[in-house]
Amino acid sequence: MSFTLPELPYSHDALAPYMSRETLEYHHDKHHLAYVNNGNNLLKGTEWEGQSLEEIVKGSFGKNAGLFNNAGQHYNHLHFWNWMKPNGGGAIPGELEKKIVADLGSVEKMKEDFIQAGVTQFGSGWNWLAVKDGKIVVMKTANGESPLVHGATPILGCDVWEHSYYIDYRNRRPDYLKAFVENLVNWDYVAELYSKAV
Ligand code: MN3
Repeated sequence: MSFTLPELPYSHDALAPYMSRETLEYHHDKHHLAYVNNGNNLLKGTEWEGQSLEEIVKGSFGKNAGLFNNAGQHYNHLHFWNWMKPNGGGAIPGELEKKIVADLGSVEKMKEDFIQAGVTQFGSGWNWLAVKDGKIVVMKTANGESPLVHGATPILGCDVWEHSYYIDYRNRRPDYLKAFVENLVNWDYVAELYSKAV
């Protein structure tokens, strides 16, 4: 397979004021496109040509840094656009909410820990909710890594590379993370990934 840039599932204006048109024009139209184009070039002639994206990400980790970085970021961003929606945040579907309470204490604690993971990710990376050994856990990873290459299945991730928030929030990463959790998360998509992960 080769990588292709998906359309955003909403207009570039749809997430304002929490994520602006300008941010999405740079982040989706330029940054994600670069991962797609570089990934396609670096995939050519490798042993992973013809495999699924998840297989490419897992297979190239630790073996082919250039391909991994771009394929990993393509995988992360494919989901990232769907992890957000206009008027997001709000109620978490019942079964997922129960599991969050059971594994992480409460919805409030989950949000706190998720935000804290993003705040404390040093440099570029992502913070996550993932399913590991049947439990929902909070994780953080550097650069293009994800829970996929650490034995877990991601169900929610927030991009804390500066290109994701610097136009709208400058250096205020905690404010960006809070807005992501309270106003942008598409919990229906998180629940869909959760149901496939267990
Ligand atoms: Mn990004």
